[in-house]
Amino acid sequence: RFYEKKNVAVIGCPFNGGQARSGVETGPLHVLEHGLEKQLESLNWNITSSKNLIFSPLASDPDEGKLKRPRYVSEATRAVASEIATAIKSGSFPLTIGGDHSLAIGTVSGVFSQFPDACLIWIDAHADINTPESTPSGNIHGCPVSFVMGLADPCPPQFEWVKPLLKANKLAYIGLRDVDSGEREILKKHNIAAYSMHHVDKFGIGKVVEMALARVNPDGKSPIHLSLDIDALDPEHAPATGTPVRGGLSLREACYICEALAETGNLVGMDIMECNPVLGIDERSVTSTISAACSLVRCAMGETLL
Ligand code: 4U7
Ligand code: MN
Ligand code: MN
Ligand code: MN
Repeated sequence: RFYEKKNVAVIGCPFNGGQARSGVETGPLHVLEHGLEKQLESLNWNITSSKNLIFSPLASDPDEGKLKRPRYVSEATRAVASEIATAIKSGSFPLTIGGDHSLAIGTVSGVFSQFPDACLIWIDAHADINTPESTPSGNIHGCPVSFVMGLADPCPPQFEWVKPLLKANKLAYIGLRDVDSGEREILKKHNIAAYSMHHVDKFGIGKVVEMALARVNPDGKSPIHLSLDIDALDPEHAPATGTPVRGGLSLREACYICEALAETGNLVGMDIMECNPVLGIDERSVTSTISAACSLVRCAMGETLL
């Protein structure tokens, strides 16, 4: 397989610069305080490193066109990419805990630098494929996929270090239900495998995962990176997040996706993003969001295979 041992590098990323709501930077701490590392150890993973990266916003970071905080996001994601590449080189599975989803510029860059033929499974209510021109908000957490595909043309100067490592035929989405019109055009133009909640209802989650994998990994040999935005879940299960959208995945459907990916034996990295404990309306809604995030990680890391 892709790693010799069950070694995992846990990379906490308390970063919020890709969007406007504060609190998402406290996600990693909450997830770790929930006991995720002990849970992974009980699944026979060795935690080879456990880091909390430090990010500090810049004193001056003017907009680049519509993009907000471009320098801060660029620096942070560049550091994440290098952290991930290092983890993989040392033989550890990188598990990144966000923080907002702009971090995936770094996680995908890092993973694809080491596994150039990898595919990317993106579980999210949103497609996060806006370009610097199409973004309605200027928030870079809505843009990471376009950056790692090299769709930004011209590339904003701050992000020139990002290589276009992801090809359209190596990307599949599951859980979409809030896609901007510019994003729809991009998905269509590049014939990207995009399974929305409509498809989940129509075919069932088992079939959807099978179809998604058949599109991006037809021979079953490619390494797989999983980027999971907690807002893919229905807000009933994960209310404490910045951009909740009703009508999402049940906790079981999301767990099923993670289990099916674990079952392939090809997962080489995972992100769990966008938990914002500050946005929970009460203790219970925070706990349900964080415990859902931990469940999804455990499922992806083999809990239900034991
Ligand atoms: B998340 C949005 F316009 N598409 O670009 C945008 F609806 O990482 C939302 O998936 C992006 O949470 C959501 O700002 C980013 C908006
Ligand atoms: Mn989202
Ligand atoms: Mn997202
Ligand atoms: Mn969100």
